[in-house]
Amino acid sequence: MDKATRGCVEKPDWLGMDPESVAADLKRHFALTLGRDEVGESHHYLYTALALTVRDRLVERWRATRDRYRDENPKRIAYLSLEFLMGRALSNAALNLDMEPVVREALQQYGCDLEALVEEEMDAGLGNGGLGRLAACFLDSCASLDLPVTGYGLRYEYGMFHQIVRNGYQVESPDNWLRNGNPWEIESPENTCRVQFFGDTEYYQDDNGTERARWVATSDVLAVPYDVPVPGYRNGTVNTLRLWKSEATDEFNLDEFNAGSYTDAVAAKNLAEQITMVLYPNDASENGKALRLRQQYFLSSASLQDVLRRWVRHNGRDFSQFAEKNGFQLNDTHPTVAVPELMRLLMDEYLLSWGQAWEITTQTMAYTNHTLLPEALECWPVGLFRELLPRLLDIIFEINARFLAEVAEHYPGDVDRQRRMSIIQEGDHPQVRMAYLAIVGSFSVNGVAVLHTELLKSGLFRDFCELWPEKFNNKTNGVTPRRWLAHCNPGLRDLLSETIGDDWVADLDALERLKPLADDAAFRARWRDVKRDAKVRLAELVARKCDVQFDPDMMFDVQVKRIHEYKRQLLNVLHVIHLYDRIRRGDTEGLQPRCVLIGGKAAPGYAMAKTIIKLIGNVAETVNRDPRCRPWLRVAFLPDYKVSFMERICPAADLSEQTSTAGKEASGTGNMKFMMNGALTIGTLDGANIEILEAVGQDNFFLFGLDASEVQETRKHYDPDAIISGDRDFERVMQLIESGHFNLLEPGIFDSVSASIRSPHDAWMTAADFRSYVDAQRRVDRVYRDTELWSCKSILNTACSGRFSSDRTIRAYERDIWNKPKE
Ligand code: 26W
Repeated sequence: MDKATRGCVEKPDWLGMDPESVAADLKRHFALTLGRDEVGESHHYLYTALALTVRDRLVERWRATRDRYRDENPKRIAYLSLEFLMGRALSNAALNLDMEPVVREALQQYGCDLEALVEEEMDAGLGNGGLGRLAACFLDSCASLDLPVTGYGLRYEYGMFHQIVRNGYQVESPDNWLRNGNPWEIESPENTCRVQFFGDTEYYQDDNGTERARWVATSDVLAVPYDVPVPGYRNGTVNTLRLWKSEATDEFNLDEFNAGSYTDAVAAKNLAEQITMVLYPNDASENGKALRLRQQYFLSSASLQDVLRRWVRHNGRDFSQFAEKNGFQLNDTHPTVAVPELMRLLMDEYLLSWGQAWEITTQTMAYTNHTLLPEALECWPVGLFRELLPRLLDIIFEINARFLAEVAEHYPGDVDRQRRMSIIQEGDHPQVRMAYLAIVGSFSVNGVAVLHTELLKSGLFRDFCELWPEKFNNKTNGVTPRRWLAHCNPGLRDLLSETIGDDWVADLDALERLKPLADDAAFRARWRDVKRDAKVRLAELVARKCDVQFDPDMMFDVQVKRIHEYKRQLLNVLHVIHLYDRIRRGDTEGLQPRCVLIGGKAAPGYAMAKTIIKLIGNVAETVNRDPRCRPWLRVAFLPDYKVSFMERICPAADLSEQTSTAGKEASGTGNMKFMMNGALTIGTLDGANIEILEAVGQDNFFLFGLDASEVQETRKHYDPDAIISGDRDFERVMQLIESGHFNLLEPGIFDSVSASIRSPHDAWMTAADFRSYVDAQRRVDRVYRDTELWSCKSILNTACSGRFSSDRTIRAYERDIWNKPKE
């Protein structure tokens, strides 16, 4: 059966997709599965009943997909990631199964609309930001393209913390997302694995007299899988996201118990269950905690065991075809311990030789890098490895010894190169460089945007690229058009489908057909109506969460992402202060009324990022209570930014802020979501911004700032004080900050901010781009003034966004990495 028909044909004995069948199942789940009589004030039970009704239909297709993959026996890919930022599942499943109209009809008798029920669902926030959300978009694309890709991750009891803003300061509160149950997971205890920790390596001779190693006297933890269905878009495919939960083994307590030490026994149980308790909320700096390494190994080992177990079930201990039928994609270095773990399993458990195991490992592992920031590069102390994973350290040392011999052979006598490239960084505190381990153990290494990959090749991984140029490749990120257009922007979805047909949902390049419509005045008017409706909906959210009134007739200028100095939310704040200063001086010539929205979480230990949040809040407060500003400028900081908020935000944005210091943002993916939904970008030549600019053209993008090489060059003679004193506008802005104008009775709170802007060592070079940014914002105002011109550019942004579909990205992974032709 071909792909197009499979999605439409229902098996005769499958659950009905008609309103009556759905309504009957909804009623049954409500009354019998959940035991409820009436719909109370809370919609929780009705939501759960609906989720179960939809899930039943997913499960049928899930089993059929499993059977089909078993029969077709294709090459399978395991996507290993410490993060999957899935967001909500119900609305996505309803869209992908084409159940939305039917569900609406079935709900009528309950006097409750689908939108209200959807809001009952907690976001699955098992990720920090870009990297985790990318993994979620990739799973959607893999299922939609019918590719046998399984996501492997951790079932954190607590996901990304909730951000509460108290007196302008971020306060973290735990995300107990499983509190009310999770209808989207199915526990699979029969697939439990055992993961070893601590202990020692023991060497022995097997029956054939071969030297072998085994890992003994370990403390073991159980890995119990919970499976989450991942539906493809209307193709009948349902893939799997398998999340591991850590549990104590049962025998742990026997010794201690008999020794009468009940409490020690229970403490051991706690230690095991800690592993998947909480997601680490750092998105760019490594914190070196032992528990984090335990999480990484726990995920890697359980997932590899799972894949190997299935292999052995079907093929016995013959691994000759294993590499042709399996691949592992490492989402950054976080699961890189999978490299030595696969070696260990193949050698110690399945008795392969080093050579056979290494061949398999290096033909199956592929590594994606997501950041150039040096503080984010993972290094684990050798001592920690030795204690926690002694057998793995042996293997890492052996990999390194053989690798360095190869380097020595290529570059005889170049000892400095050997030192530079060593997986083990020598010194007083020797460390394992995880990125180098990932490169050596993989056949493919990719960056996530063209510039990022070029910078990897010429900078961070230069020596490796020189040795193995063929390993390196680029895969520019993308986002799924299902969630980020069809689902989140129903107004635009309907307008698009009515005018260019609906095949764009599975083939985003079809948006090109919009181009001629940019010149159609009637279409532009409809385009504006759609945008305005979305702005009204966002204004409601902002009013509710921030108590700030956004006027949908003003420009919506939006920056939502993690708060980090390199992303330069500060530049945005400086511009807001500059506008405030102009308004107070009566200099409103050419100014366009704006609502500025900023949102994002700071890592709990990142003091400067937290101060920036406070500054945004205080500037917002000062601006919003000044009556002179009201017609021109309103500012809000949106607390607890998350996936479901972005679904409300990106359809409503007029202007997308992408202000990172050139060379620092690997790709960015929010930039793509905004573009798809018709926002214009004001951005630097960084990450995927460069490709967005190229796709949409200079006239439809507000470019500013130094490029990556100018940033490097300027560093040598960077003098922010001189820049500030040479720019009247900048001077006035700094004067307002430094005079305490925004302190609101807390003296000195922003001293660190002004000091960092003024520092010649400011790594992010905020001052260097101030003038260029403010000028670009003036160009924004000039274009926005011309409503028709703006609409035209907005339409062209959507029309040119086709290449930022994650379907395009996944096709490229499939072609160049997972199905890489053998030379
Ligand atoms: C070890 C702590 C840690 C945790 C997360 C270090 C680094 C990370 C990630 C690399 C942070 C991240 O999310 N990176 C983002 O990945 C996106 C998807 O490729 C890119 O679009 C963003 O530019 C990049 O910052």
